[in-house]
Amino acid sequence: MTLRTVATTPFNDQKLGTSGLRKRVPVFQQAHYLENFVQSIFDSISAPAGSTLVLGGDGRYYNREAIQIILKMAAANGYARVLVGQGGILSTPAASCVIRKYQTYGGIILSASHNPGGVDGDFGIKYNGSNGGPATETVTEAIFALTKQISQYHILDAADVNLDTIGTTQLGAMQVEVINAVNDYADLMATLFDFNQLRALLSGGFRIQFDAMHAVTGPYAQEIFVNRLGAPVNSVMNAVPLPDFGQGHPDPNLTYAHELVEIVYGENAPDFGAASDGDGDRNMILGKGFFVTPSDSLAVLAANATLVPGYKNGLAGIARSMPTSAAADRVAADLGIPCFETPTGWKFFGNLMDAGKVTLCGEESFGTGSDHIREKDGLWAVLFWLNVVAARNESVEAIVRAHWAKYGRNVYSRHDYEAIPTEAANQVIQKIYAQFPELAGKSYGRYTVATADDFSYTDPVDGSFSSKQGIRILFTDGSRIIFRLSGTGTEGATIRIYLESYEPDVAQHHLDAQDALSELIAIALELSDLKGLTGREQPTVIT
Ligand code: G16
Repeated sequence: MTLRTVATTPFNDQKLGTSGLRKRVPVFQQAHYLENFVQSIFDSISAPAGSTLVLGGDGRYYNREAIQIILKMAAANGYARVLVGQGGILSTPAASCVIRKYQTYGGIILSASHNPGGVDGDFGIKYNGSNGGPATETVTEAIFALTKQISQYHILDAADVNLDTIGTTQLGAMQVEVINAVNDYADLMATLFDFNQLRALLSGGFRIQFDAMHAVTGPYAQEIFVNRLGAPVNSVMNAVPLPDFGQGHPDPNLTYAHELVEIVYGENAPDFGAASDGDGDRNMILGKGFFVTPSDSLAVLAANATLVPGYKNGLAGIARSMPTSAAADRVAADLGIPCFETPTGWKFFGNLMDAGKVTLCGEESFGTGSDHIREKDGLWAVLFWLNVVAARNESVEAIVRAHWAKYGRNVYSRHDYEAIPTEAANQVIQKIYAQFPELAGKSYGRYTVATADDFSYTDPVDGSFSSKQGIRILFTDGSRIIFRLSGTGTEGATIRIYLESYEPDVAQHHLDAQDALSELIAIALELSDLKGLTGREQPTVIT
C-alpha cells in the first residue's frame, strides 16, 4: 500500500448549498472532483491524528465508489478509525445518531436527499461535526474557500474494502469498522417512545402504511415497525433500497409519494400513512384521507409532547425555519416557552439545541426533529405521531382538527417552480426587490402590506450573521408571502413561493388550502410577474 499525494487544480463550482454539495453524478465522476472536495473538508476541519470518522450514504448510485475513495483518503489523512454503515448505507439520522453515540470527531454523509438518483441522477456530500449536526455556515464557507485554492490531495493506493460484512478491516494504519446502524438507531427510538403502547396499537388492528420509496429507510422501518412493534410485513412498502430509487423521486410529498397517497385516500384505507425520503430525514404524515402539513405537524407534536415518554418533562423551546408557518409559535406562546425563527437549513438549529434552548425543530420542507440527534428525522416523526395517536386514542384528522379549534389554523401552502433558467429566476427576484420602496401600506383586495424585507438572522449562540435568506411580504393581518430560491436543486433555479394566512374561525377550517389561499396566490403572481418572466403557467409541485 502506497501513500500518494496527487497534484490537482480547483473546480470553480464547489460552493455548498442549503445542505452540502449536490451535483449530477457525472459531475462527481470527473477525475479529482470528489477528491478535491473531500480533501478540502479534511483540511478545513483538521481532525487531530487518531480521530474517528463516520461514513455512509443513502445508497444512491455512486455511493459505493465514493465510499471507497473517501476511505482511502481518510487513511492517507491520518484517521485512526472509520465507522461505515453496512453496505455503505446509513440514513442521515442514523449517521447523526452514530456520531453522537460513539463520540466520533464527525462524519461524512453521501446523499442528495430527496433528489432523484441513478446514473444521470443527483449525488451529494456533506460534513457533520462531533455534535452529529450539519456543519455550520462558518465551516461550510471555510470548506468552499479551500476548494478554490486546492493544489493536492492525499490518498492510499489499496484494494477496496469489503463493506458488506460486519467487522473490522485494516486499511493502512487505519481501521475500517462496518457497523449495523439499524440497531443503534432502533435502540435510540426505543428510549424515546412507548414501544409497549405502540406494539399494542400496531398489533391490535390499527393499520399503518409506510412508504420507504425504495430509499434508505426500508431496513430501519422493517426493524422498528415489523420486528419490534409487531406490524404486518406489508405495512412497509417499497422497502428495498435501490441505487435509482426504483426510478422514483424519493420526496415524501403529495406529488411524488403518489402511490402511498392513492392508498391512503382510496377505499379500505389504512388508519395512518407516512413516507420518508432518499436519506430518511424527511417525513410526510397522512391520516385516513387527510394530509398533515409539515408546519402543522411540528405544532401538533409540540402541543402533545408530554404524552410521549422522551418528552414527558416538557420542551425547552421550539425552532422553525422562517418560511415554516407560525402554527408552532402559537403553541410555544401557550406553553410559555421560546420559539426561534431561523433561516432555511437544518444547520441553523444545531447551536440552539447544543445550547439547550430548543427541544423540537421543524421546517415546512417535511423536516421535523428533536435534540435526540442533530438532524431532522423521518422515522422519529412517524413514531412520535403514532405515540400521540395511541395516547390520545384519536385519529390523525381528529387530532389536527382539535388543534385548529384550540389555536386557530395557519392555512399554508408552498408552490415550487422547478428548473427555471437562472437568469429568469433572478429577474423574478429583482422584480420584487424593485417594488420594496412602495410596498408598505399598499392594499391588494382585503390584504394590506405591513412590511417587505429580506430575512436575515443573527445566531443567538455564536453571533454569526446570515443575510439574504428569503424575501418576506408581511401583511397587516399576519398573512405572509415568502419568495426564496432553493439551495438544493441541481438544474437551473427553483423558485419557492410560501403562502400563509391565519384563520381563527372553525367554520372555515374545512376549506381546501388552495381555495383559502387563492387571493394570496394571485397577489404573489402579480407582484413577481412570475408567469411573464418565466413563461410558467403552473407550479411544478404544490405542497
Ligand atoms: C435540506 C435542508 C433543509 C431545507 C431543505 C430545502 O433538506 O436540510 O433544512 O429545508 O433542504 O432547502 P431549499 O429550500 O434550499 O431547497 P434535505 O432533506 O434536502 O437535506
